[in-house]
Amino acid sequence: MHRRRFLAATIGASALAAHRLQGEMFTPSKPVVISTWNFGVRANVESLRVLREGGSVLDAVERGVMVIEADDSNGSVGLGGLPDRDGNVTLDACIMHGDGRAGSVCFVQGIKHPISVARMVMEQTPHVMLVGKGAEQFAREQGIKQHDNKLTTESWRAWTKWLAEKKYKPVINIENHDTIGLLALDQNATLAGACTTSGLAFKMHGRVGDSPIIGAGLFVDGDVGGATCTGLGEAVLRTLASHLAVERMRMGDTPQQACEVAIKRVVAKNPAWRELQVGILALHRDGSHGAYSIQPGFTYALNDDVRTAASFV
Ligand code: SD4
Repeated sequence: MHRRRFLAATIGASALAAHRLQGEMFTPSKPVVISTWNFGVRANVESLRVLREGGSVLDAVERGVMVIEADDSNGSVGLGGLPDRDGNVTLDACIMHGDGRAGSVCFVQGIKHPISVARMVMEQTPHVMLVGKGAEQFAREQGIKQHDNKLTTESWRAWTKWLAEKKYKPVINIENHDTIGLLALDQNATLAGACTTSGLAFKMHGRVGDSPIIGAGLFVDGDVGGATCTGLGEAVLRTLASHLAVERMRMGDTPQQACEVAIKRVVAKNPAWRELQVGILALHRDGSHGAYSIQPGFTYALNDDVRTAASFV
């Protein structure tokens, strides 16, 4: 028994040593920030600025996605997002550090920066997720202003048009994805990620997608890397695609291979895959990245550069 325990400890120690060695070899000299869609460039530039000025990797991911949350013209992130069927904008967000800490809020209304509340959940409560009224109460207790949940003119127009037709299609138009998922790696190879969205337009009241779910919309493990998804949340929830991609990297896949495995799993588990879009990004702790989607047209921002991901179709 003792001998077995001794052997296990020895194997564990040498695996750890090898891992550390690998980590040291891979320490990137420059920060890397990657995020979903073209507008990710604006978020990345802010994240890089925060890192350059000595901010933490958590500050970097939070401040980066806040740029997009604050943009009222964005129809799928922040208070400018399109509402649910009943005309309410409901927001989901999560944040995760490579050391395993995570925070999330779901189904919150009237909060300009749900990502900041998610971070407060992570740092100031014993919990990982707060939902709805409880999350809003917590935010107010932290001094966050809760706004009236009023629609922007654009969102109101889109909602009234939708009401006239009342066609509920739980399928996201592949040209119209806006959730921001962002992964950052700092100079010391410390990783973090953030993801924030108003979710699927004209969803049922109370619906929560993948974006605030740790392992679905976002997963980060500092020993390996991080991944984040955008697209139809239901398809991602069925496969926990971000967690899958990180675990594949742990097994030795490159980030690109990991993204392809994750998207192929989404395709395999969602018979209607031809009608929906899911895109995924992965960032390895060595600074390399991968990107893949079901349908063509998924763009992402790598630092200040816009790229188009390879796709399954
Ligand atoms: C959701 N995944 O709520 C989000 C929506 C999205 O690009 O990513 N849109 O299902």
